[in-house]
This record gives sequence, C-alpha cells and structure tokens, in this order.
Amino acid sequence: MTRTPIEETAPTASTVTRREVLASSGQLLVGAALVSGSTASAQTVASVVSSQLPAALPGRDYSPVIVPNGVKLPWKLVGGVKVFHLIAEEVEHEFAPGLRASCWGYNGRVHGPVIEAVEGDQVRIYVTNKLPAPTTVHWHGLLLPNGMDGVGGLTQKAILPGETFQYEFTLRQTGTCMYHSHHDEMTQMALGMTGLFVIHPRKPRGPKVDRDFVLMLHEWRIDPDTRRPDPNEMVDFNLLTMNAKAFPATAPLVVKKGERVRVRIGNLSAMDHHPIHLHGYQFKVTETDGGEIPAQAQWPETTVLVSVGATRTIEFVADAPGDWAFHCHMTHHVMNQMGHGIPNMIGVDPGALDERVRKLLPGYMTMGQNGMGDMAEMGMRVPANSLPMVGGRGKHDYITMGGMFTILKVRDRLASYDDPGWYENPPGSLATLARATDLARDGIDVGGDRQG
Ligand SMILES: [Cu+2]
Repeated sequence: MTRTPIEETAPTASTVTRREVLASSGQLLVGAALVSGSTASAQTVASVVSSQLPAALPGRDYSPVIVPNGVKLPWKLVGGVKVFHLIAEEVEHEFAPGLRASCWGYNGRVHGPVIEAVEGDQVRIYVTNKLPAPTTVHWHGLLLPNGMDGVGGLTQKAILPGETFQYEFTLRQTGTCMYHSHHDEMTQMALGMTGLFVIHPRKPRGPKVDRDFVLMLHEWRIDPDTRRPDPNEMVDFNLLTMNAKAFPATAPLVVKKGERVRVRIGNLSAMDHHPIHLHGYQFKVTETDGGEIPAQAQWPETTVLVSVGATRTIEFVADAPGDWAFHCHMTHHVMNQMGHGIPNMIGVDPGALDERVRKLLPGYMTMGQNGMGDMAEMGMRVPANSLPMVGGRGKHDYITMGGMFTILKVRDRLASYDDPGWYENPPGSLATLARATDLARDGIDVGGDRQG
C-alpha cells in the first residue's frame, strides 16, 4: 500500500539525436523572435535565447522527485520538445480505506500527476477536456507568454467538453510550481483539479539532495454517506489531505540516516493556509514559488506556513532516526470527517441519561465527555462511505490524528524505500510510566494516584 508508484517514460540519452537538438534550437529561436516584439524586454529575450538547450533527462541531468501516493505525468521527446498530455476527467478517488468520492482530476488521478521537467526544456502540453463542463489549465507560478497562462476568458477561450488545447512554452526558471483549473475555479479546484509542476535546475546547485519529496495540500467537504465533494463549502472543511490522502492512508516519507531531504509543499486548498510542522528536526526554508532563497537568507524553522496559492520547499539532513510526525498544526486539520461541528460534551456527566435514552434508541451512548481520543479507538460504527474522526493504530497506541498527517521514517539501515514498519526505540530512549523509585528519589508527589 505504501509502495510509491513512479510512471516515468523518459527516453534514454541515446534517443536525443543531434538533429533533435538542432530542431529544438530552431524552434526556440522562433520563440525568441516571437517575444522580441515591443512588449518583451531585452532581458526576456536574452533568457529565452540562453535557454536553447536540449531536453534534460532524468538520472543523467537531474534526480527525479518522489511522489508519495502519486505518480508523474509521462512525457515523450518529439523534435527536442517534451510532450505531455493532460486529460481532465471525472475520477473515482479513495481518500483512505472507507471513503471514496467522485472527484474531478487529471489522467485518472486526484490530484493530477506531477509534471517534472528542467530549466531550459521546451514543453508542449496537450489538455483534453473529458469533463461535462468547460475548463482551462493555468500554470501557476510559471514565467511564460501571456497567452499560455490558462486563465479562462482573460488569456484564452475555455476548453469545451471534447476539445483538446495545446500549450507550449520554454521553462525559464527553477523550483516548485503548480497547475490547476482556471475556469469555474471554486468548483473545479474543490473537486480536485490541481497538480504540482517541478522544474529542476539545468545544472545541479548546492548540496546534493538524496530524497526529494513533493506534497500537495488540499481540503474538502464530503458529508458522510455522500460521494461528491461540496464545492460550495467555504468554512467547514471535514477532510484534509496530503497528495489527496488522509492519514492513515498517507504514505510515509522513508529516508536513510544521513541523507539530505527536500520536501516541496504546495497548497491549493480553497480557504486555509496550512502550518506544516516536522517533529525532531530544524529545517531550512530553501525555496518559495518565487524561486530559491539565497543560502545566507534561509531561515530555520520547525513549522512552515504554506499559504493558499503558494509553495514552500524545506531541506534538512536526516540525522535523527525515528518515526517523526509531519503534519498540519491546525488541530482541526488532523481530524477526519466525523470530528467537526458536534456539541461540546467536555466534562458532561450524563448520569442516568444513557439508560433512559437506550429505551428509545438501543445502543445509545453519550460520548465526548473526555474529548475525541477514545472515540476512534472504540471502533464505533460510522456511516457508510465515511472516515472515523481520527487516525489509526500506531506502534505504541492509537494515533489520535488523521487528515493532514504523515510520518517521516528515518532509519540507520534500509533494504529498500518501502515502508520499514515502526521504529524500534533503543533502550532507555522511550518515554514510559515513571517508576515509583524514581518518583520517591526525586520527591515527586503524585497524590493518591497509583503508580507502577
Ligand atoms: Cu492545515
């Protein structure tokens, strides 16, 4: 379940012929001529001309990113141009076992497959609309000609159902960008029509990164026992996801000790910014969607706020083995569907109420007097097609978080990057019940409570 599928149809280096390189250069020169009109600055022209480069290849020119729970969009090389094909369509998506919904996405995925390319590449992206409604695709954060920007009505006609549009531009930047529908935005993004667009530098810069993960954040309103995300919701989201999965369905980020880790995080939620917190580490914020942050300006953090419509990239060296929580710090964002908008029962003593109600409603039980934590564990029945309010079973106990939560798993040794299971805490490094002898030695009075 946690295996990371990677679709890569990269051609081998030998398939790039001199003819293709020359053809590519020729097209780029045409591109440069087109932008050298009155509105293009000399700088723009210079950067386009300087980007006449053959298509860069994975493994040789860059290390591909890892997409937990996701895939990458396949491409092929035609005349030196990287050709992609996005298909906007209805997608039956599973957020976690127990909850499926009818979403809108791309190429059978929610969110769409990650587009991965390299600075200087020329890309041609076909977009076929198999939805019942018009759509467009906006390339969010990319520097490109205005008519390629994908804003319905403003920069192009909408792509009608059944039509295929063609976008083409040269990548003149590096970093983590996104793509999303820019037609009936509220509906189409709420239904899932977003994706990440990663652009590697032409020449690797800075310390070599060993594990380069991408995560797209999103929020949804899906009422229990319904199958359609509600795009009209503007406040009360009940499903929070990383790469469109809610914990416990989020795949862990598996890393070997000592490896340098990068996590690129994008947020195209409707209304909420997400402060993403990593346990056990200090990381540096190395990029925004505006590009690289110079090393001397990078800021140490343990929580990075990823606002709506933005990406943030963090890096750290994984020097501390363990199972480290990595999650949104908004507490309602680590809950699943059933944990929101219910009456406040904290501290309520139901007295004989349960017994009396059970005469009318067999099996009734007043719940929530001590919070939500114990509710998940008791395995209460939930409505059809819904998730319980909180997480899943961990190594030591129940994990009382769900939603926008995953685990960074750092190990001394790894046979593969598949889920290595739970961390074995070395002796003496696990919080446990305090010993009576230690309490006595340190003069800690716990009142009448018994302690083992
Ligand atoms: Cu959040």
